[in-house]
Amino acid sequence: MSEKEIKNHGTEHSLSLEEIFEQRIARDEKIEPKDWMPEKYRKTHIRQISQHAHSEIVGMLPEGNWITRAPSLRRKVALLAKVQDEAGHGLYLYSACETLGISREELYEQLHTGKAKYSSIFNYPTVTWADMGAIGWLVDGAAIINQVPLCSTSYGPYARAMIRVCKEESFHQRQGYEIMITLANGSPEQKEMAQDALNRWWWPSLMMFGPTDAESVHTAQSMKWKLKRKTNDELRQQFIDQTVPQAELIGLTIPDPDLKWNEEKKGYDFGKIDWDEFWQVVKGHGPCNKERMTARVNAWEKGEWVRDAAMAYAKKQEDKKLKKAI
Ligand code: FAQ
Repeated sequence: MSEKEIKNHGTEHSLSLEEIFEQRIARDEKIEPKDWMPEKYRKTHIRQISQHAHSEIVGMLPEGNWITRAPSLRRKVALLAKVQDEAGHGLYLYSACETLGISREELYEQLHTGKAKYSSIFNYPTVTWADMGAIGWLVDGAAIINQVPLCSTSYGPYARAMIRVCKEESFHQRQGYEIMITLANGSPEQKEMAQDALNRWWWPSLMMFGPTDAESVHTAQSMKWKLKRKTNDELRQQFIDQTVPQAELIGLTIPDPDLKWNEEKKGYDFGKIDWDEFWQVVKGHGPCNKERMTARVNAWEKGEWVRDAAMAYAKKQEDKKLKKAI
């Protein structure tokens, strides 16, 4: 009996690889690196997982900017741990992506040449300490809402990476919200700083979820493959409904005059998102795109000697082992 027939519970007619794959997806089975998968499934996953990895790594930059200026040792330790976690998330995600048959070098090259995208949100500047609060609260809050459904995504290595990432994001979100609580309960200047950060980060955070479902080119196929479990608009709505009461609780105002509870849909109606701004940022014309990319390319080039030294050392150790074995 062929492998195909065995997987088809021993029935006579053999299914095509594509049909077996679709059935596995329908049964909510995880697809693993060595399993057969359609080429488009593989490519779509490389696209999304690598963009996600790049976002984590580029996402270290806006906050890294504040580590030396954190207002207390406690804040510095927490921020440092958070930024280190982001490096870790990037590494799990690059590793998950490599299981699809692409090398780390190719992935970096795609980022450095602008071929691969990373999240629009990291192209905005961090101008005050309150931005550390707003990023943790809003950006990590949005990331959690986007990533919890990804814990049950169909590709095994991505799903497993997401489980750990989500646990850590939860600490990040609380870290940020706690900064906002402290500022909102502080002096009038501190409260104003918190409100100003919310004003600047609110709309870009909503854009993180991607274009509307009507404009999203990948959602329909990604939902069929169970790569995405919820659409961009569903996740955005969930984020708004969760975050508005959190702002109210600490006396901050969401900068949207059209925000209104809609009893019928049991969710908030909200104002128009500036999609022109979103696409400008995605295409590389946001306030910090150039700065972010320069920082990443410099880090890659300046780190070359470290990578070379590590490789030379590993080779030396390997040669020693071989000599001993002979
Ligand atoms: N920015 O058809 P769709 C984090 C692109 S991690 C830039 O809707 P899809 C943790 C999209 O790639 C944040 N580009 O695409 C942290 C596509 O272009 P392509 C990252 C965007 O894939 C916190 C085109 O537009 N999270 O924050 C954006 O179905 C704090 C059409 O869009 C993930 O990557 C955008 N916002 O849905 C770290 C999560 N939105 O590829 C540090 C995983 C869309 O054809 C500090 N990814 N585009 O050239 C996803 O869930 C999805 O990929 C979406 C986009 C929802 C981002």
